[in-house]
Amino acid sequence: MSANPAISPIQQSTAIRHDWQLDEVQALYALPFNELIFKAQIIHRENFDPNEIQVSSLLSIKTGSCSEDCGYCPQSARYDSDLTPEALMPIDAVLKAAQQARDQGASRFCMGAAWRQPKDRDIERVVEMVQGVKALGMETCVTLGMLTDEQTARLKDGGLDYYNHNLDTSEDYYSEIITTRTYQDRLDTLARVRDAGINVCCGGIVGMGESDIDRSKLLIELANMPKHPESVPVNMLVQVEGTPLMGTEALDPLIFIRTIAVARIMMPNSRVRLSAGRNNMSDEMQALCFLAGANSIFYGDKLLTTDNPMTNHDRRLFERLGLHSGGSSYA
Ligand code: SAM
Ligand code: DTB
Ligand code: SF4
Repeated sequence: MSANPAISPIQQSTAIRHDWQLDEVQALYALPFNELIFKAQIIHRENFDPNEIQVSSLLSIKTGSCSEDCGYCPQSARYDSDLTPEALMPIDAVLKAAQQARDQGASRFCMGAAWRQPKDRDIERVVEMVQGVKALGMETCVTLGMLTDEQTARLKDGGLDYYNHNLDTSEDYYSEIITTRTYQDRLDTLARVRDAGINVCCGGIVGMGESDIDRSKLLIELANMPKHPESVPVNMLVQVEGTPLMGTEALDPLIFIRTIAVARIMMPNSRVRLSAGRNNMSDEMQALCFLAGANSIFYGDKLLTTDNPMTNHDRRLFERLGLHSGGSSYA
């Protein structure tokens, strides 16, 4: 069984790599489940406390009426998703939500805006929010769409810790999901964020009808970046009524868990976040995701616009699994 070099324990203590090839990643996915999880768990333990989970809370600071056509997203103005649009929130309401998230145990506060790209005046208001949240003792993350060099520099100067911008899927499958901006646009924004010295939060969504190869290629895009993203959110599609992806055939949960394990192996030092979709996962499935190397979650009753498990339920789950919160992705 261990004759296959892809599963040799000796190869498990590998250095950080940026040259992953499709056949190797496909070989990881194809391993017997127990072998894959074992390999991921060894790498996880070499790099992290296996019982520690980083906890982030999300807030939608500007909701809906988005010009983009992302096929999964209830916030696009093009789809009838029964969402009430809301303008950019006032700073005091944002800080109140952040304080509540902190008091419930979140260490990072992620603010999301339904924009294709922010205007310069929006950036000034977001910087105020970032500074207010930092003053509460939390790490900050924002996701605002595409950025210019100047906007990126302003966010860095303003003290932002992380910028979230997802690749979502493989370059090949991307045009099936989004037509209003290109994969290269996303890579350009990510390069700006990296070059400005802001930590990168970048991952994708699975369960959108993509192929095995698309999932492998997404992970290759992430792992072959010049530096691995510090946070890698792996989202399971949340199917929302009115969006084009509503009704997509559900992904086999074991393939989702394998995706977490392969991400852990390819990006040993990154926080792999078990992200959207937890509300439709059993506690046992989430436990397997943590065993496969996920060590971050979104915590709080809401993601951006859809439901997340209740905080009491998550607290109980942590207790049952002996998990504790803590840690930063750039320790
Ligand atoms: N508008 C900005 C943008 O798209 O870059 C920032 C906010 S956008 C909602 C942030 C990310 O949320 C998307 O890139 C996507 O990966 C994720 N997302 C949105 N809707 C989702 C859904 N229904 N299921 C899973 N993930 C979703
Ligand atoms: C990420 O990868 N997932 C989060 C966060 N980054 C911004 C967003 C999930 C959104 C799920 C659908 C919603 O609640 O609107
Ligand atoms: Fe707009 Fe972002 Fe939703 Fe796409 S994912 S429709 S850019 S809010």
